[in-house]
Amino acid sequence: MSRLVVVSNRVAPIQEGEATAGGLAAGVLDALRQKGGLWFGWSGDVTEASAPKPHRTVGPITLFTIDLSRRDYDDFYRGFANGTLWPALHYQIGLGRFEWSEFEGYRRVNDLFAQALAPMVQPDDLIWAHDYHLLCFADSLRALGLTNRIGIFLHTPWPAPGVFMTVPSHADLVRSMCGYDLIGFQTEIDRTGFVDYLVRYANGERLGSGAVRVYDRVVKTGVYPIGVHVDEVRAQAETPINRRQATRMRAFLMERLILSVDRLDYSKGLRQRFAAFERFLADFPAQHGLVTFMQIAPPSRSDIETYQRIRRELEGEAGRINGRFAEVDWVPLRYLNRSFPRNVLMPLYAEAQACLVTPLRDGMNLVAKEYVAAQDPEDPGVLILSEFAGAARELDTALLVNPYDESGMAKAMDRALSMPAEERRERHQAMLQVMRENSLERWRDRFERDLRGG
Ligand code: ADQ
Repeated sequence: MSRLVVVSNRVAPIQEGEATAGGLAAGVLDALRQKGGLWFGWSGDVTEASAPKPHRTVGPITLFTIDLSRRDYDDFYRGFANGTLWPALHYQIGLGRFEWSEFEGYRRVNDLFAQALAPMVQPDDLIWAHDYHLLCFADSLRALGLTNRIGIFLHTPWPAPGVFMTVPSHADLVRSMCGYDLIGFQTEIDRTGFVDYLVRYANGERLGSGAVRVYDRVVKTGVYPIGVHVDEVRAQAETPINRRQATRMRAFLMERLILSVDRLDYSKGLRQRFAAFERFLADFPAQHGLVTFMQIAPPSRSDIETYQRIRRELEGEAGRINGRFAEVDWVPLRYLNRSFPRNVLMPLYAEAQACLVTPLRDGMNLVAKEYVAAQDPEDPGVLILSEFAGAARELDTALLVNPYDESGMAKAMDRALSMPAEERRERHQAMLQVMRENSLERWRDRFERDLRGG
């Protein structure tokens, strides 16, 4: 069988025997560990010149990374990928900016990736690219003469055409994307947004089964909701040593714990969530002294201004809300601005009576799925989930909320904390069943099969 070549902006820092990480890394690592293969991407280092690093092998996996120059990093990573594309893909067009020079930098880095990888590619290799950093990458490989099967999976949402077209280089981007043979999305809504664009604005013709004839090629599109290793998450939550640690932490908290875990990103709806928790405290005084809301949110992309701003805002809000409601023996909101390892997070999920996952938009949101997987099926907690997270398409027995509706979210918190055990079990069981069907293995196998399939 042909070799798998995975390409992503970052290559996970994997070691032999290391516990599985979240999301992308967990999914592709399994495949690479089983069959061997190559994983290529940016090293994470910014150096004098964009240049390859020596290869490294971990078991059957070859890791190959390149450094980026300061100019490439600024134009590609800070600029077009995270300053323009990320906000547009998450419907946050007011937070985006656009410079043609940064778009050129994005293309330049996609070309650079292609030039570095091409000499290592064998004719029957299957090339699987990930995410919004690499929309032009297949086109760059094609320009070098590669005819391999090349696919991309988008971990982010894909917006409606009217939103995507606010990015001035939308036509160039979509034309480049059509260099891929297969484009995978998290949900049908995302796939429809992309295909609608092809049909309405690029003269695309629907051929059935997700295929579209466009720009003299046939591009296949599909829906592949990413999942989690359900049993592994539960086992991590249950390991006695992890459990003891969680119970010790729990002793410092109030009777009821509402938990949120996110990267610190404006798309995750943290500001609106803090406001909703404040509304909950104002509207449900009977809960005072009984509940702790813990928000874990380590900074990400902290050299980008919009990210610095949201961090400052949240720090201010956390202090203000506690100042307004705290008692000498009760601090309602705990805001932890750092990351925690999975052996701490998973048992903490299991301890929490409710998990608030309320992004303004999210491709999938694996925290929601991890929370469900970590629960004791006999006494599960309640997931409060934004209807704008990809996960809401599958986890429709969660308490679904609109993240822009403060009072609706406040009511959902109160309802979650007082939900009878029978109802909690029914909702949890239904979610668990869907998650077992749409497992991480299935996500990976279906994408690989469709990419091979032609
Ligand atoms: P992210 O935006 O990073 O991922 P998410 O899916 O919620 O969002 O999290 C990915 C992983 O990071 C999870 O396994 C989670 O446990 C871990 N994580 C998140 N916050 C953490 C914290 N504070 N401390 C420690 N670990 C934390 C992108 C897309 C999502 C999509 C994933 C996978 O934005 O929509 O679900 O890719 O496709």
